[in-house]
Amino acid sequence: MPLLNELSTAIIDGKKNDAVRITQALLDAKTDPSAIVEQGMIPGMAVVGERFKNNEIFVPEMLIAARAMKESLKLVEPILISSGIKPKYTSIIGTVQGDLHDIGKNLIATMWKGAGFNVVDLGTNVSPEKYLAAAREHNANIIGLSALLTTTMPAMRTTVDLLRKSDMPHVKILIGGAPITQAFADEIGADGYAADAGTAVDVAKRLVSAAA
Ligand code: B1M
Repeated sequence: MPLLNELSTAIIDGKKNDAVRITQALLDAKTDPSAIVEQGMIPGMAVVGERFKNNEIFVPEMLIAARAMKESLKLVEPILISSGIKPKYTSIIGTVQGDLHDIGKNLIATMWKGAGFNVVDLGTNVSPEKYLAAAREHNANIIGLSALLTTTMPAMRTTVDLLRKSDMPHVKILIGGAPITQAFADEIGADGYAADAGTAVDVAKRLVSAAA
């Protein structure tokens, strides 16, 4: 669909106003909001990542692209969430200690809300102790850890270790993020791994309903 390609291009170029305008046009044309995210926004950010890796662009350009995506996402979020289901399960989500990337994490939070979860979002750079305190405070069913940097993957292990040794060893833990794999999830003892936001909904539902 040409408009989805135009949305990718606007995000790649960091043209926030264009990205927001095109997103609105797609919504007005009744495009499936998940397709807007998965076929318009995410491919754009993938190109941005490739260009950064190849030293074709630098952090400021990456930030400008991220802002274009975030502002566009704000238009789609209410529609993704509007399921009207009363939350049955409580989830905690955050990006692990040392990591400031939050676009993917925000997307999972939105999708979880859309799937009827109560979502407590701890933000970025979340210490293991903060996850545990939130899990206790909200009596969480599931905790989601996001990491985008290989250097912050060890913080996932530390968080899983702390939770398992705590008074909440049975809380379900789902991990994800660009460098994360199923093998890493198995290695650190997480209950689940998801490669993308859609899968994160399916896996979270499976984990909490199996524990109920
Ligand atoms: Co940074 N960055 N960044 N960055 N950045 C990456 C991750 C990188 C891969 C770019 C590259 O080199 N190609 C690279 C990491 C390399 C590595 O570790 N191997 C990198 C780097 C190096 C850095 C800095 C160190 C750069 C520097 O300062 N020299 C720095 C680190 C800062 C820090 O965190 N301490 C940095 C900074 C930034 C910005 C601030 C400029 C900005 C972030 C803005 C923000 O988030 N508010 C930024 C961005 C935008 C990116 C890229 C380009 C895009 C990330 C993104 O938002 N993608 C990224 C390259 C890339 O990934 N292609 C890159 C879109 C988002 C929807 O996808 O987050 O992958 P993603 O989420 C997906 C899945 O991963 C999954 O589902 C989501 C939806 O499908 N998922 C989960 C994510 N979390 C999940 C949790 C789950 C389940 C699934 O369960 C709970």
